[in-house]
Amino acid sequence: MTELLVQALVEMKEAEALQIAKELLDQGVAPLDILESCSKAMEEVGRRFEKGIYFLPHLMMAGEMLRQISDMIKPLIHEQQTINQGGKVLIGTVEGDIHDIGKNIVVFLLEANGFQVRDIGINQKPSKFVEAIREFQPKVVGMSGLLTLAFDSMKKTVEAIKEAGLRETVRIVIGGGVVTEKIKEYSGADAYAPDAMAGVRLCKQWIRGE
Ligand code: B12
Repeated sequence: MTELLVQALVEMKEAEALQIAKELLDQGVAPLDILESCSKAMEEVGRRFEKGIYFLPHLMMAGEMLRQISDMIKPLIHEQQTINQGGKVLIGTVEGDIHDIGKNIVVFLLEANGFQVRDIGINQKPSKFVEAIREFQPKVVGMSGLLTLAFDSMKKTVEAIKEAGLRETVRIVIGGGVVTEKIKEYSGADAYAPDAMAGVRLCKQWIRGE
């Protein structure tokens, strides 16, 4: 059944994809497993885009389907919420990049795990991250980026945080599509998280002081 979801998403069958996602949830399939299928489908959509089989409207449609499935799943994750004080996490998509579906998943998983999250949104300049750190005083800063050009934006943001004298006050985690361990080294961040749950686990460790 999750295979059918991947297929419907890849083939841009919006109504069918939403229906299957709903049925899977009704059957008790874990929300995170559904998200994993969505990520798998997005990889194929991305591949078709690269090959010139799909175009921008397809990416937009894929984004829209994903947003609707995320909205469907969100309340279910909140239902499992544990009331504990996780700590403060600031998050945003770096300059030049407007992808935010993955970031939004990270936000709601963090909130579901009791973290106080400030989401500064998409296409955020390094100075905006610095400003928000001063104001919100988070323990963790998360940066999201799906474009190759986001690597430089991440690096510039880490540098700006350093120049502002705030680097020692925060731990920095990066994530999103093509980000890897190598980009962590390149950008000067403290960690890279391959998926949202890995990000949540890291935040928990850091806030516990590990
Ligand atoms: C949907 C989509 C769009 C939508 C985005 C809608 C939205 N609101 O986000 C729209 C149509 C707007 C779009 C636009 C573009 N896109 Co686009 N897009 C995609 C697509 C198909 C899916 C992205 C997605 O949502 N994936 C699903 C989510 C759940 O995955 P995720 O973001 O990786 O997040 C997970 C983890 O990485 C992690 N995570 C993410 N962020 C963070 C942050 C932290 C702190 C942590 C801990 C974890 C974490 O948690 C999530 C859940 O586990 C990808 C293909 C792909 N393979 O990803 C292309 C893709 C990212 N896009 C691409 C391109 C080229 C573009 C455009 C430049 C196209 C154009 N010609 O205009 C523009 C860019 C505009 C800009 N300036 O940003 C390329 C990027 C290539 C590159 N290497 O640079 C891709 C890879 C497609 C491809 N294969 O060519 N796109």
